[in-house]
Amino acid sequence: MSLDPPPVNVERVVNELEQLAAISDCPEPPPAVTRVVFTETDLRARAFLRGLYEQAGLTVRVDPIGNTFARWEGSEPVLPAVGSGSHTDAIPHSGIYDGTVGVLGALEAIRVLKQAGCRPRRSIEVVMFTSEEPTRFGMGCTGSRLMSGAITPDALADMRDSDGDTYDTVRQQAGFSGSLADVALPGDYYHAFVELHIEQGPELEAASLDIGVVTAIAAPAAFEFAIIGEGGHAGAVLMPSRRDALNAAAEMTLAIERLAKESRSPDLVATVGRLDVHPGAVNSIPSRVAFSLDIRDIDGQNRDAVAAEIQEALAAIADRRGVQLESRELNADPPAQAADSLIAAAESAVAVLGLKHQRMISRAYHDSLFMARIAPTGMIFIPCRGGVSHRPDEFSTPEQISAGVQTLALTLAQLAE
Ligand code: HGY
Ligand code: MN
Ligand code: MN
Ligand code: MN
Repeated sequence: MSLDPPPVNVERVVNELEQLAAISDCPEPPPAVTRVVFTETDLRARAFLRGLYEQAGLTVRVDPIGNTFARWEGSEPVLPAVGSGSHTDAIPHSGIYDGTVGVLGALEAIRVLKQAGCRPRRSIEVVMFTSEEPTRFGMGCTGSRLMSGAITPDALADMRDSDGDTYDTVRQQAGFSGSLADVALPGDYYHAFVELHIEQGPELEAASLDIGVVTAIAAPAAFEFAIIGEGGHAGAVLMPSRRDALNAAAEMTLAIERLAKESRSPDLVATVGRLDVHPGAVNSIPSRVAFSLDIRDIDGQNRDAVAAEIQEALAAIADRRGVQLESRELNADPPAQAADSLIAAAESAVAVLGLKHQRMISRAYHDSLFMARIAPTGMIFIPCRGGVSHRPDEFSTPEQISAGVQTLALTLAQLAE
């Protein structure tokens, strides 16, 4: 398929990214964004996107958990389709590019292919995954996990949001009904899947490269810990008899940091991102503390080995301090490898466009981590300023976005021809 570099209307893409960014619950104005799954804001964002899909002449399907598929029918619609997309939910106080570049970039790729007169045999679908971020229920990628069969619906049964509402209650209140068993896609639904995303790391910018072609996606695991100590009056309880849950937690988070730093693998990362103190009163000794652990490595075995060391270290700290420790694994996923065919398609697109690229791993996880279980999958990265992400100052230039969309468009054209 010889296709000249398609003329991306990057002003249109940037304008749509900015309109989407304005649909936010963040107390700060854009570029700070908060958009949590199944909130009113999430639903407004979905309606905005649906309008864009329909303007582009795509047919839209929404599954029982809210995964959305906007389809450009190919000349042979019975063939397995090519999918491309990402997520539009945004963690609190984050930026405007994480995930959204992959959804709006896929839409723009289809628009430019249409404009260029491309007529793919295979249908191409823009996919917007529900709940890529773990914000509301603690587990990320629930939409793509269910779609790929990585989890079955019962895995959602004991998930609660901060109000104590179940996943099912919240999704139905948001207007998504039907059986969650119908979310799983058959193995031959997609011929290939490719996701455009900001790198969320510093490598491409530091090397002055335009594109990253992802070869593997790191393996994420998430745990919840609860420490039960003994509360009491901040003035009346003397130090030797205290069983202070917060001080135990403080020692534990430092042990986690130490064990991650001591790991044999430089790719091992561990983060305690959320910590809740009860009762949280100035003059009351913390009786209960809950905290999260996000731990990842490209090497799944090393991740699990360090996670086991952490569990042992925390148990020893709990014993010595006379507090109780409860630990719950939320998920521990294997890494994913990109398909050679996707790497080849993206690299040939880069060559046609005369762009500079490198092969690289993704340290962030993505819905592609799960799509790789049901289709040959790949990812295309664009640089982001300073490698910053999950912060309001996350930024990619229009030129970088345009190069990413052009690369995606040519990759899709090859996969769908
Ligand atoms: O945490 C991640 O890697 C993704 O941004 N949700
Ligand atoms: Mn993210
Ligand atoms: Mn993302
Ligand atoms: Mn709720």
